[in-house]
Amino acid sequence: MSRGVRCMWMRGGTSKGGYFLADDLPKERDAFLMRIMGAPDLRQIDGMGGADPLTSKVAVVKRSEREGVDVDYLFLQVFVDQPVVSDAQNCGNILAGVGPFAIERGLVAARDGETPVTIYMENTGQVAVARVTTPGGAVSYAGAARIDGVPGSAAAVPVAFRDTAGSSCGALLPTGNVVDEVDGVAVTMIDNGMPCVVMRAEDLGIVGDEAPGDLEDDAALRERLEAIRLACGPLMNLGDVSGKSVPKMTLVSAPRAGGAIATRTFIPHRCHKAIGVLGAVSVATACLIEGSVAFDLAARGEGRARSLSIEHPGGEMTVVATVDETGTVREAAILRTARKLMDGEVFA
Ligand code: NQM
Repeated sequence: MSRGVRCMWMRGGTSKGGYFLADDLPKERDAFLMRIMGAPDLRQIDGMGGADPLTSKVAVVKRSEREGVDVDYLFLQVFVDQPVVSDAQNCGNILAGVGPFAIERGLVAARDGETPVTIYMENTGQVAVARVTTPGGAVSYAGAARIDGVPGSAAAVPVAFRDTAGSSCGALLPTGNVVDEVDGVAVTMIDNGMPCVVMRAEDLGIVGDEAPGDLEDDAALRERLEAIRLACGPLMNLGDVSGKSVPKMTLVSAPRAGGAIATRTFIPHRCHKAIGVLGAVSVATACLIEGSVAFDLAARGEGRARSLSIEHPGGEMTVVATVDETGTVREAAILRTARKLMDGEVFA
């Protein structure tokens, strides 16, 4: 029998995956992760993955040696249907479990009440601060916070991001333009923590409130989006993106439920049941940039702290964006929850 490797399985926001201490992972890391997830296989029947990119995710965590930082977090996407383990993107949902995990593993000392955990995100070289509920100095997952896409309630994990512009593309607007035309479609290529191609839903011949499954069933739409994505990759300084999970493809339309904007996001081949955290931050930022494809559709609010409710297929995600005097987004905060599901050993 193979030897077990210590890991914790957690829900982080609307995603789910395995959380490992860096030192616990074997040298043949990628082969090991594919094996435990049961990838590549559309059903992931021989592993822990849930046959969806959102449940085939990994966090690798270690104590940080950086000044003012508690832990370093590397996100890995284990592709469901290809033998690929990619560090080419970050994940703000899985990030929500990193603080509780770090405290549970003794990397961060818990305070009585709430413990801030400062996390260096290795994928993009940026920092986030997550606040973990720790009554009596122990992590509590129970609470009254609700996030769309997850049933029930749990302890709140507010997460704040600073200076995420150009995380993977080198600049907020990697082409230097607010709008470009790619394959005959007006697009805003933007990266405020997640590289995203934002397009008007109507320009792709959809309404923008369709169910994710219906959009995935639309082969012509998927082909069109992939052609645009492959063309945008090099323009966004991401190179050849044929084997990468970025950029994300977000179709926007006017809000339906009193929010700022309605979204449907391909990540990049499956349609998200909600929206990614940093994806939502990037789309919210696009809403605030005059001339972007989202600007005229969006309800943007006023003042320095803008609360933008990003509508998605499972409800909404509120991004609180702090803008400076020039209207540039300097900080973004979102509310997530997380839950420990299993702590033990996983076998390859
Ligand atoms: O954008 C899905 C998710 C994500 C990523 C994806 C995420 C983010 O929902 O920060 O959270 O876009 O691949 O977990």
